[in-house]
Amino acid sequence: MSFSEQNDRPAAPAILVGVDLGLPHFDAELEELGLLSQTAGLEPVARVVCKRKAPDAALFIGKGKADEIKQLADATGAAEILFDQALSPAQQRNLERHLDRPVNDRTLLILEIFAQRARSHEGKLQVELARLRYVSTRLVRRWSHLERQAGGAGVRGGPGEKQIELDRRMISEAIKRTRERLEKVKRQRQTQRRRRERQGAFNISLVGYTNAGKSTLFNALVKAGAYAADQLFATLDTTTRQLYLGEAGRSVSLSDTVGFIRDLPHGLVDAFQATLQEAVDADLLLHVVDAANPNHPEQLAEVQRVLHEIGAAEVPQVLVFNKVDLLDPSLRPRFETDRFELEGVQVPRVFVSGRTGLGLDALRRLLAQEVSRRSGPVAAAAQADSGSDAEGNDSAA
Ligand SMILES: Nc1nc2c(ncn2[C@@H]2O[C@H](COP(=O)(O)OP(=O)(O)OP(=O)(O)O)[C@@H](O)[C@H]2O)c(=O)[nH]1
Ligand SMILES: [Mg+2]
Repeated sequence: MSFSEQNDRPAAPAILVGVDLGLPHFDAELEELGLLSQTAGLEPVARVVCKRKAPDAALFIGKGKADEIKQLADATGAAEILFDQALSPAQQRNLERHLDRPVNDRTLLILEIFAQRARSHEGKLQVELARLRYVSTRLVRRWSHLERQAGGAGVRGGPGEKQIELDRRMISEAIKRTRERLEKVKRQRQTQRRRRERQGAFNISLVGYTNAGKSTLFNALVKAGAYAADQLFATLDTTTRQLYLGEAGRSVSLSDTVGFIRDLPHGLVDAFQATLQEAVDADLLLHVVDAANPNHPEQLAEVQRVLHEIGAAEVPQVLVFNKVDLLDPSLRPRFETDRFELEGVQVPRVFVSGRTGLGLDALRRLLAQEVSRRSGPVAAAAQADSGSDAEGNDSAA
């Protein structure tokens, strides 16, 4: 799999491996890993699940299991093996030798998807920083991309371990350079935000698990053309548009942004600080939940966890249970809105379908109420003349 040319080639066959270590989040169907691998341009051809008390230090799985996977890989022509659990650098290396093909884990897969998806200058810098950090913890076997243009190539190949010291220095220099460039972008973003604040804008941010339907909802609310797709991490860059709320007699700024996922690589959370800051600084969060996904309670909890981690746990929320059109009619809610207890706080909840438009009027009414309740008359007056000035951050240079 390559970072940049994935669309030009047929999907490479891959085997998915999940190791049940008795942890609560174990996904026996490897469904999310399958979606991640498809998003990254791979085609899952087989799934292997096994149980262990603890990971094997050298191979993560037992040798017998590894032999079994090797046979399966040879039989199916799999080009790559993907683990749902995080591998240590040594385990990854040993497995690659044993299985005779690239072995990757969920973290790297997420990094690769982010690298493929990043479009804006800021997004690319953030991904590059996260990837450099990942590479710097991995004994630097794969670093040749550093010589090429930032944001371009994969982390495969490389001239060997003699160069480790040199590699280390190159990586830490590259990290430093990337961070400086990101700082500059951050300052520009702050200036934009301060301008919105001066205009008395009320800022609403869409947050939620990846694929929950944030961009679809964003488009339905503001009639914009944000990219929505049945892929994980379709959106990486923040887009902001004005949304007029008739009931409140004013407009607000609505931002669509990156989705969250279980075990989001830590380096990514760090690197995406500037993008995630949008949520921290919001006056209100629209927390979008895919109500049709059987795992939505875990996904909601994961989003809450990330919100705590980035310091956005105190921002008031409205819960939007989306995709109700997919629910069995007998399971559809009988009310448009109710209250939901979230970490001991009663928050308003609304049931919608971003696709069919069901419940969107109720959502607009609810937003108008929240905005009127949470913003003073001064802000509302200052807002009156800001009209429909649209602001996209897609091309921050
Ligand atoms: N049936 C149905 N599908 C929906 C609804 N809302 C979104 N979808 C679909 O769900 C998929 C994901 O939608 P997006 O809007 O891209 O989701 P997102 O939360 O922005 O995802 P990321 O940007 O990847 O984090 C797309 O295939 C949408 O068409 C809905 O209300 N009903
Ligand atoms: Mg999106």
